[in-house]
Amino acid sequence: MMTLNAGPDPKSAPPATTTNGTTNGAKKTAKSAKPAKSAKSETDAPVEAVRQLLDNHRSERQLVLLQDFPDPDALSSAWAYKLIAATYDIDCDIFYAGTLSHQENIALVRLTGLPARRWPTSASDQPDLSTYQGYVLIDTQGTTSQLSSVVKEAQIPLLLVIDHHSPQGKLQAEYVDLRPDIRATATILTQYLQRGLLTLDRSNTKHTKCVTALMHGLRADTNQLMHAAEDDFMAAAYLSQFYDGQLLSAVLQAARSKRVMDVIERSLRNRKVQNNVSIAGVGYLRYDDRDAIPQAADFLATEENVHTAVVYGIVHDEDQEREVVIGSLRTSKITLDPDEFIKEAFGQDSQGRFFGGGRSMAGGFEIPVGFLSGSYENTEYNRMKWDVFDIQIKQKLWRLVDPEEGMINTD
Ligand SMILES: [Mn+2]
Repeated sequence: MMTLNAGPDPKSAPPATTTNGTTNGAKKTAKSAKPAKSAKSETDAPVEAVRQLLDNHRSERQLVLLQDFPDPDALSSAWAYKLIAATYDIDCDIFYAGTLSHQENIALVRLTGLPARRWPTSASDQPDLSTYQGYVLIDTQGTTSQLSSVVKEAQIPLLLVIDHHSPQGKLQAEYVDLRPDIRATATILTQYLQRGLLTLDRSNTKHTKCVTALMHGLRADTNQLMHAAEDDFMAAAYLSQFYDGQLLSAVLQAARSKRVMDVIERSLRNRKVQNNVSIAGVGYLRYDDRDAIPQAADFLATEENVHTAVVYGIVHDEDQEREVVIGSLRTSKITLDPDEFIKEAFGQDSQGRFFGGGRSMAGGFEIPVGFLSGSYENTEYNRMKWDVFDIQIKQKLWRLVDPEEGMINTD
C-alpha cells in the first residue's frame, strides 16, 4: 500500500531533486543534460503523427470533448487544436458537459471569445451527432467527461487523444499523444504550433487571443510556471512572442464571488491537519461554485508545515437532479503522486472505473451520491447525509496519511 510515509516510489518519484528541494524537471533526461537536438526529435514524432492524422481526415467535421468542468489548459488547448485543424479544412466543435465555474475561466472565455460550448441538456437542442466523423479528447482521456460515453454509444470513432495526465486505461484511438512528463496540455499544443502545424500571425487577433489563452492555461497548470519543466518553459518562451499581456492580466484580475470566498472560509474552519496533510470537508455547494473546491485546496496547501491539502464537498446539479462528492488534492511533496494517491484512497466503481486521478502536483475525484441524491426540506436528514460522506472520505484519506493512527481501520 502506498502511504505518505513511504520512501520514494520509483514509479512515481520525479527523477531528480535540486538542492533547494524543487523538482528538476520531469524529463528523464534533465539530469544528464541531453543535447537539445535529440530533445527536438522526441517531440517531432507526435507532431508528424498529428500532421498525418489531420491530412487523412481532411474536410471532416470533428467533436472536441473536454472534461466536464474544463480548466484554462483544456479550453486553450482545444482552441489551438481547432485553429490547427481548420487549416486542413476540418471543422471542430468544442463541447463540455458541466459548467465553467472558476471566475478566471469565465473571464477567459468571455474576453477571448473562446469557442467552447456547454453540451445542451435539453433534448431538442442537442448537437446532431450524425454530422461528425470523429472525436478528439483534449486534456482528458474520457474518464472526466460524461460526453465520452455518449459519443461512444453513437459509434463515433475516437481519432486523437492529447493529454498529460497519467494513463487512465486503454485507449482505442488512431493516435494518442499522451505525455505525463509534460506539465500542461497547452505545452503540447504549443509544440505543434512551433513545429509548423499552424503559422502564427501577430496581426490575426484570433491567433493572439488563442496564444494568450494558451499562456494562461500553461501558467495555471504549472502553478504560474513554478512547477514547469523544461518543455513548459520553452513553450512559454515561444508563446511570449505572440501573446497579449494586457488581455492576460484582465483574465487574471477576475474576482472571486462571495460564495467562493465562503467555501474557502468553510474549508479553513473545518480543516484537520495531521502528518503535514490538511483535509477539509465543506458540505454542500451549488453546481456553479464547484471550482471553489480546488481554489480552497490551493489555499490550504499554503499553510506552514502543510505539503498536501484535500478539500471536498457535495455538489448538487439542479438540472439533472444529480449529486456528487467532488474533491481536489494539491501537493508540493514530490514523492507523492496525486494520481496514485487518489486511486489508492478511493478505488474503483463496479465497472472498474476509478473515482479520480491526477497529474503532477494535483488531482481530483468525483464520487456519485447515487440513491441518496436529492436534497430534502428536512435539514436533519441533509446533515446526516453529509456526515456519512464526510466520515467515509476522511477515513479513506487518513488510512493513507497516517496508517498507524487512522481513525477506523477498513482493511
Ligand atoms: Mn491540464
